[in-house]
Amino acid sequence: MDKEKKYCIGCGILLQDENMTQEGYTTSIDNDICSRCFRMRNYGEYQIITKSNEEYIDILKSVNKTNDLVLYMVDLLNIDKDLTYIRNYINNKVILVLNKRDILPKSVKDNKIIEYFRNMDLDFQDIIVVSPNKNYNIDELLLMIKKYKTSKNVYVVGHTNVGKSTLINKLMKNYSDNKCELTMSPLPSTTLNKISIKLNDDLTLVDTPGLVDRGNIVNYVDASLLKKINPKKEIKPKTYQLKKGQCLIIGDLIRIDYIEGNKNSFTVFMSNDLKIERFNSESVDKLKDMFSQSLDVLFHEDIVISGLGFVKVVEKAKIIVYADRNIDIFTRRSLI
Ligand SMILES: Nc1nc2c(ncn2[C@@H]2O[C@H](COP(=O)(O)OP(=O)(O)OP(=O)(O)O)[C@@H](O)[C@H]2O)c(=O)[nH]1
Ligand SMILES: [Mg+2]
Repeated sequence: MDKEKKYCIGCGILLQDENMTQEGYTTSIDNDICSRCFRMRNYGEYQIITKSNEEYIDILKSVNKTNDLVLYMVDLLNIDKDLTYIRNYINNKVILVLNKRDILPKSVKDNKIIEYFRNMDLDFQDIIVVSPNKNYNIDELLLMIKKYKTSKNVYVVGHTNVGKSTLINKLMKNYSDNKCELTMSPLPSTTLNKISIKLNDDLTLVDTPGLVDRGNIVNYVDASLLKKINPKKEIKPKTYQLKKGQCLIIGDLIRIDYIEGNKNSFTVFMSNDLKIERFNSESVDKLKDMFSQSLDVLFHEDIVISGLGFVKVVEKAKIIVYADRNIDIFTRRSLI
């Protein structure tokens, strides 16, 4: 007789007790979570699994077959390069949920952030700024969900690491007696499968694995550096007045050389734990052996370093950025 199928309540993977080296292994099938989740939760030991993005797209396609409401989550420090991407796959009603509000400076108003996204003319039902870690705007989000939901089911989708599982855990903690312990971690691909969580008789939240962004720096650094990169507290932006011929070196990871332009202001929005140094470009060779790319920054644009944060530049500038060649680096209209 076939064994009954049982899935990990932390990450959604099919549990098995036969092969230690395979996904979903647990010492006994009587357990509710897999060994990987157990180790992440109890020892902070992370085992990285690289998910294929085809699975993410298949999940979006399956969501599209429903008429259900979707929460599309975005990390404010790492806003997806293309927010219209999910519209290639789903026609559902979508609320844009901007997460990790707590790490952007308090002086920036929510309205200004929301305005920025409204100006993009995206096809979303509504936009909200939240922080489950700080329990910020979670009541407001639940009201919004109630307003727009079309059935009992509400899907939570978005890139890996944006905080989907954290949000569902928070909603459950605040509004339900049902137990819910989705695994959360600072590493990519924590959730491995769809997981339905019943908040009450009228609302079931569906957690999903996130899209892996190959251009994100988290894929190329070790765990100790990851701790430094991931801001835990409100970011204190650091402003540098630069003249052409000067450069900034950030966390010994990124070098930005100011090549052409007038006296200019560069404000770094990244983890407070990263060391930032300013030099005359000619006097230092540090990081110059890294992959380089030249960028034309327009008036009031950000230089985005995927996974690390961004640098707001005020005036027009020609710059060269040195970094690992896999990291996605681009410009956009200033967020702040
Ligand atoms: N600063 C801050 N960090 C948050 C917040 N919400 C989630 N995080 C952090 O973001 C990281 C990723 O959280 P998860 O909930 O595992 O993200 P996910 O979207 O479920 O990721 P996948 O399952 O890999 O797709 C964790 O380190 C969380 O602590 C928040 O409100 N503020
Ligand atoms: Mg998750």
